[in-house]
Formats: sequence, C-alpha cells, structure tokens
Amino acid sequence: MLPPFPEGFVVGVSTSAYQIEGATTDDGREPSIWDTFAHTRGNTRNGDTGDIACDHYHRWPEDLDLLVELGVDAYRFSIAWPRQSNLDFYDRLVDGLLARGITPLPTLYHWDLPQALEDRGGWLNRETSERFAQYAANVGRRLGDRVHRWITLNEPVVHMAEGYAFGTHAPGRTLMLDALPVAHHLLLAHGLAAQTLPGEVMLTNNCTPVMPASDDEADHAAAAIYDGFHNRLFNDPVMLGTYPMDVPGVRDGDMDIIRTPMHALGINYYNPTRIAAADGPLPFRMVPIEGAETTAFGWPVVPEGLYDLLTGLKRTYAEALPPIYITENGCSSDEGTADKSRIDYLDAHLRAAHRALTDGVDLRGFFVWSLLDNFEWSDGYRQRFGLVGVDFATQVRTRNDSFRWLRDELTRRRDH
Ligand code: GCO
Repeated sequence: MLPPFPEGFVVGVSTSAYQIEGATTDDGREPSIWDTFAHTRGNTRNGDTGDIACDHYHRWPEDLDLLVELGVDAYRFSIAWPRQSNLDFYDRLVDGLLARGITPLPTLYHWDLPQALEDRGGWLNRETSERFAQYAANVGRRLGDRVHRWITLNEPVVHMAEGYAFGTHAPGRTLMLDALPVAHHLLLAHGLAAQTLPGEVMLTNNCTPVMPASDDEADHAAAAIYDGFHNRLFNDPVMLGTYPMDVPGVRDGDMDIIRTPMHALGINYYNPTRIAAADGPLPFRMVPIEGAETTAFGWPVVPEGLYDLLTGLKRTYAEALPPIYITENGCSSDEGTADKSRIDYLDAHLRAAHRALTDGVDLRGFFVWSLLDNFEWSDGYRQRFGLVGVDFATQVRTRNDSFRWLRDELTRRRDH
C-alpha cells in the first residue's frame, strides 16, 4: 500500500493527440509533421503511423469511462494544433471530463506541428512562436471557461534534439548543434502563450539527473555539458531568465517573455542518465547504468533518481522554483495483462515522489504515462506503456493488472 499523499494531491494519467487519436483527416484536421514523418518510409518501426492509433477520436467516451473506473482526479491530454480550425472534439472531450468529475489538463503542443508551418521553417523560424501564441489564444477563448490550467509545451528538449538535431523524430532534421535556435523559439512560444492563456500555465520539461561515468575530469565535464543541454537549457530560462550557454536568435525583451511567471512546472521523469566523455560530433555519450534493471524499452529503472531530481531542482532554483507536477512517469512492459514490472515501477516511483514531498519539495501531483498503449513515435506500436492494453487490430481495450492496482490504491486513498 502506498504512503498517504496530502489532501488535494492530484493523481492522473497522461496521453497525447497524435499517439492516441487517429482520425488524422477528420473534420478539417490539417497534416502535421508527424503525418509526414511517419508516412516517410524507414522513419518508424514497421512503417507504423498515427492514422488510426487508439481511435480515441471516436472512442473517447469509453476511454473517459476507464478514467472514472480508475478513479483519477485529472486527465492530461494534448490538443492537436492541426485541429485548430475545428476544436469541437476538444469541446466534447472537456465537457465529457467535467461531467465525470475529472479535471482536464490539456497540453497545447505535444510535437504535432502543422506541416504548413514546418514548410516555412518550423521551429527554426521565429514566426512559429507567434503563430503558437495565436493558436493558444484561440484555444483559450474556446475552452478557457472550463479549463483552468494549461501546459504550453511537452518536452521541448526532446522535440529539439530528436526532431531537429538528430532527425529521429519529426520533422527529421539533422542539424546537431545548429538546432539551438529551436530551443529559443519553443521557449519564446511558451512565454507568449503564458501571457495570453486564461488561468494557470505550466511548461512540461523532460528532466534527468546526470551522473558522470567515472571520477575522471573528462567524464565530469561531459556530464556537466549534457546537463546543460538536457536540463538547464529549458529550466534556467523559465525560472532564472538566463541561458546556460550561448543561444542564437535572442532579441531584447525575449528573456522577460520566456520568464513570464509559471504557476507550476511539469516534470517528465523516466530515468537518470550516465554520461562519458566522447570525441565525436558531440562531447558526450550515454553509457549504461551498471546494476540497474531495465524496462522492455531498455530504459534503466532507478526510482531514487526521481527523488534526486526533485530535491536537486529545489536546491538549484530555490525561490524561483514553482510547485511541481510529475506530468509523466511510467514504463514499457512486454508482460501483457500481468504487468507486474509496471506495478513495481510505479509503486517505487510514487514512493520516491512521496519521499521528496516529505523532504520539502512542493509536489502537487503525479500523472502516469499512459492510460492506453499507444503510438510510441519512431518505435511505432511495439512499446506498450498503457495501464490499459490495446489490441490495435480490434481496438479492444483490456485492463492490465497495473490498472487494477492503481484503481485499488486510489480507492483506498479516497476511503481513508
Ligand atoms: C515523451 C513523450 C511521450 C512518450 C513517453 C514514452 O516523454 O517522450 O512525452 O510522448 O510516449 O514519454 O516515451
């Protein structure tokens, strides 16, 4: 049984539009960079795409009923920018959540940029930041009477690195360090949106505690550089108003916009990262964490890394650190419905979160990635992260043991 979390602590689950909705040409949705990327041969496992995914666009009432059965307080989903000309689906979704007593927590950008904007340079083009602010204001006008907390962006570091530096995600650019302007334009987009959205605003960063591979000075130096790119490049600007390195494209006033006060910071945590020095195109390389179990995806399982991350953020940013929500934590499992490894993973990470809370971190919530097995980007449908399994041939949902475990934990919490 989990330790008791404080009254008002929010427990939820997370998903994202391109990974679960399908219906990529329904009701005026325009193509996104992920439609282009996934339909380009060789970019995804087995040529998998989000064309159908979990067909959540049509099956959302059944999926929201699963949330009620699970007993979560809130549901983090994303709004597809490519659907900006017709937001009716999100109107129905938000009303459906509220009718079920579940708080909506929409992410405005979970990597599915309209292709038309990518054709004009995408996040390399400062204009995209302004287009995002207009989109955010449009969504705010439509849903702001019922949505009172927003996440602007999901994991800008992953989007910059995989989408623009390494080419492993959409839009598939391989700019390496020339991708840095993307960081600034994403953060500018966040700041501009934070100034227009009605209600509370968050940014969700993917963060990882970085450990040097050895005591060698070169490994320590490489770890510090990696920490700068992965964590500080997206945390320092929004909390301190500064970059940890030279970032091109910054104009007068930009940093004040980026530092527009956030009501909370979202943290996606999966694992720590062990870094060694390298002499290739980048001065660092990842090395395995010795002795750590791994998930079906090969990611190390290090729950204490979450405690270290949260207490480290508190030490680093002190008064500049707003309240924190864990907006993603979860694991891939190939065990089918008897997903004991996922129960063990979530139990251990929730306990680490509780320890951090007890030790003074202002932690307000924890969202499990994910409700459903879904499209895991370039890995397609092989990796299964769902509390609920999905048979993609039939769209039948099957509750895993982890679903029942979390449901029972939340029931116990409510009945206390
Ligand atoms: C991410 C994204 C999710 C992933 C999940 C598992 O963190 O990469 O937010 O879309 O699917 O994290 O990789």
